[in-house]
Amino acid sequence: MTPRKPPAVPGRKVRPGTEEPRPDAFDVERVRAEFPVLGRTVYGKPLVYLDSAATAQKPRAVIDALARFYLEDNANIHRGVHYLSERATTAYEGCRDQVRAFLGARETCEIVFTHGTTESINLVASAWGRQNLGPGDEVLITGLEHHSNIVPWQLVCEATGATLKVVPITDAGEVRLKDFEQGLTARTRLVAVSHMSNALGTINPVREMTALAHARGVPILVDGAQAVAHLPVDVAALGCDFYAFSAHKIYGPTGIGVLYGRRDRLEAMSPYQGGGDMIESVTFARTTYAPLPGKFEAGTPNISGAIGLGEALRFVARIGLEAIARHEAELLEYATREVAAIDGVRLVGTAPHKAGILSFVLAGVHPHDIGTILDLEGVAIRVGHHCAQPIMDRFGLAATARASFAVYNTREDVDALVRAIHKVKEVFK
Ligand code: 7TS
Repeated sequence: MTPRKPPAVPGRKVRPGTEEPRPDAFDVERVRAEFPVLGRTVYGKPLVYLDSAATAQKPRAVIDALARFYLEDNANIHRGVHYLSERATTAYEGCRDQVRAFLGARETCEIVFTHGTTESINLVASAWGRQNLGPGDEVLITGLEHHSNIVPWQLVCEATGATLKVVPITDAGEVRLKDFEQGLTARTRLVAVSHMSNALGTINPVREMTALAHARGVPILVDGAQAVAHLPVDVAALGCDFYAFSAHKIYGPTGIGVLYGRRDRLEAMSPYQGGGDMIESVTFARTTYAPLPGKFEAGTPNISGAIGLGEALRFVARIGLEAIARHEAELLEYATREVAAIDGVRLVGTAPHKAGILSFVLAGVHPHDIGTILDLEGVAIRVGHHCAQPIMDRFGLAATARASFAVYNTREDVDALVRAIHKVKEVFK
């Protein structure tokens, strides 16, 4: 593909003969032109990147923002009185407010920067869990979780004597609300659920789950690692107590993520880590902590990462999550039809409400062999258990092949995937 000249408003088509953008139009080629890596080849073949659930590619605006920070403004934040430190602090805190707006949170102090979803969940498991869990208490998760939303709860349950309970999933890979409701008992102290499954693509009814949990006075954490890049999220409308995501899955850099926490919840929690920047005053006798969100951000944070995340959110806002969701839904529908039609393919995860992810197995071929042959065709997918081994166990599989879609993918990418799967079949005939 030859990248075209960047348009005035990337992602929007202009009607022939007018300068009026059509807000409903979405031009994937113009979006692709913003992602330098998509222009490269692998093994002499054009790259077909279908692994965005692992990490999304980055638009030039994000890459440039990172470089600009280090080229022009690099300094530590919150502690210097000098020009660069003030610029870096303003930029970092500005990104926090962008995240607040992106998530629909009420207050900027409810946004805590972390290393990513994994750290966000560990923060809550550790800081909230140690304070609030004891023997006989239950933490409720679902059978659809990534290891990041399982292991931190196992650790805190082990430390406190609480029990981890799991809501089962159906053959389609869904959590039924009535099963979820049954999982809530008088002993449930916290619910932790994924908004969207990374292994199957299923979208959980988190708003209804929140209402059910809250009706029993139980707080809920939502793992939004996959969801944020694919559907509009509004934490105030969801009503959840905590929401976690990673920048790198929404076109931002690695090493930075977010924990949204309702102010009263965060205020009641003790710090997760101690160190610089999270204190108000320190003596050897006693330390008092900084107000939110500083209390949870010990040490020098990922300053450039926050700035990159801010730029990524601007990129997403420019196109609009509704338009992104529409484009990806069409693509998923096409891919589902085309891949399911291949003799020997079985789709894993067939919930009616899903996004961006197509997991499958091919009769007689190990997923790792699928991945290797696809790779030689330039098609990048993920194979394995996807850090969700209990889901694989549920379906009696060790692994699946997983194609995942993002704003820059096309029907041609799907066609390349299908051609490459046929190649696998030829090799294993
Ligand atoms: N939760 C879900 C639902 C995820 O998909 C992931 C990462 C995480 C938590 C952890 O996010 P991190 O940024 O802290 O690592 N999922 C994947 C994946 O599907 N392939 O690679 C990483």
